[in-house]
Amino acid sequence: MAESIFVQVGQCGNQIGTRFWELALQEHAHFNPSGIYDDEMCTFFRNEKNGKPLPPQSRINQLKARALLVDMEEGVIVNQLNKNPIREIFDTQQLVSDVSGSGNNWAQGYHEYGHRYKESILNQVRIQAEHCDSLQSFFLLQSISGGTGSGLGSFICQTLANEYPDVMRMCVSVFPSVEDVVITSPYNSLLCLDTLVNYADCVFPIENKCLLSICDKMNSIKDAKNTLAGPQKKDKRATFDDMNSIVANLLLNLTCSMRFNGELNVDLNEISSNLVPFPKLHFLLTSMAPLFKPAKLQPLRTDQLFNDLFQREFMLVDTNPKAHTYLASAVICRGNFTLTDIRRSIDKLKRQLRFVDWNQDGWKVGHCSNPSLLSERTVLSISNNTSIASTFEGIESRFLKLYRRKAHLYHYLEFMENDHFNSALDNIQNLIEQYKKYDK
Ligand SMILES: Nc1nc2c(ncn2[C@@H]2O[C@H](COP(=O)(O)OP(=O)(O)O)[C@@H](O)[C@H]2O)c(=O)[nH]1
Ligand SMILES: [Mg+2]
Repeated sequence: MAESIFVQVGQCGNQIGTRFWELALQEHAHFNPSGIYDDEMCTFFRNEKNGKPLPPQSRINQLKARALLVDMEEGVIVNQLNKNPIREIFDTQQLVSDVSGSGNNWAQGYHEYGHRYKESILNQVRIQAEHCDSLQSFFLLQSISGGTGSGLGSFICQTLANEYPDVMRMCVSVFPSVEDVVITSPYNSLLCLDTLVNYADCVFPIENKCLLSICDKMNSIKDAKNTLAGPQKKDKRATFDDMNSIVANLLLNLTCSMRFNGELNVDLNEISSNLVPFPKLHFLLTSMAPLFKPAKLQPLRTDQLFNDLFQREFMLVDTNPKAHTYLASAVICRGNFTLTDIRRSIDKLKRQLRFVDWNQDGWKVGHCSNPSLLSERTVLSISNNTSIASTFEGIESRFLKLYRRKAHLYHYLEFMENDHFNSALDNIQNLIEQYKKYDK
């Protein structure tokens, strides 16, 4: 079994991580009532006794997450985590923290904390990597608009690329909305994006705006029993915890083929090799269906699930892929599906979607028979679509608005050269052009 190491950075990265580990434990407990440390669990967890690793098929003694938790403030990974029972799946050495934070400044996160913590972070990654038989990927969880997840997260992504070139870097990155409360968010986002273009293998952008609207929708539906955002809460505003549950579910669905056997396994290698036709065009749109488990109704039919999956309101990034070009697409089904049903649904959908000339049949299909805990049958879509260029254009234009006035620039120039802004801007403009070139 291939293993993954999670590196969660900053407030957002760590809060998403906490939710992910809670749900991952629940999912494995559900499929493994025997209390044996099975192959499936090896992907994310190790099993140990008095600090010594126990082999697969041993009785579960103490599970530890294959993870590194990094934050430059103490709020999330020291204060909050200590109150959470999940704390026991992390050794204290797996936590790297400071006290004063990165002040929503990418440059401080990257340059000051990057260099200060490089050795301790790499040392912990090495320890985690040594516990693995066949380390396949790093999952980097971060927000790109603050200082720590964005700046230190960039530093970590680049460092992992240099130190572990053969291990994939999959980044789950929360992108800012237009009305982000962080004033310097356009600088942080553009600088982080620049690093992700150069050093990530796949990026799964997530917009909080989309998470919020899914949460609101869930709370307004009558009789939704169990939702992607957790249990339904009537008339309450969505919290980060609800929003993060959606991202945690995304991660569980994305990795189901790595963890469970299935007749049509699509693992992370295949996602990257099938969905990324050019190295830098590795930003993948995602959506999931159903969003909730109806209390009384029958589960949805396959073609209905597939149809929902490609609706704009199911997407985790607010773009309009149906009006643009698909470079490639993958669908991963969990639960009870027949291949004939899946094929038929894809054929139906195909007529509504535009694929690039040279990849008209660019569909990858995965099937894992272990369902998600949310519903007997769920589908996840992962697409490389040129509509993502509009998201980058939004970041570019908000960046230029600040940069032309040199607003807040001096905070950055304390840590970095001005030229870095120009080269990052060039890189993003180039990325936008490349995506647009295929948008025909
Ligand atoms: N989805 C989600 N977004 C978050 C969470 N915490 C912060 N954010 C968003 O992340 C951005 C700021 O990043 P944050 O993680 O606080 O900064 P950092 O600690 O310096 O990395 C803002 O746009 C917040 O709205 C979270 O738990 N979940
Ligand atoms: Mg912070």
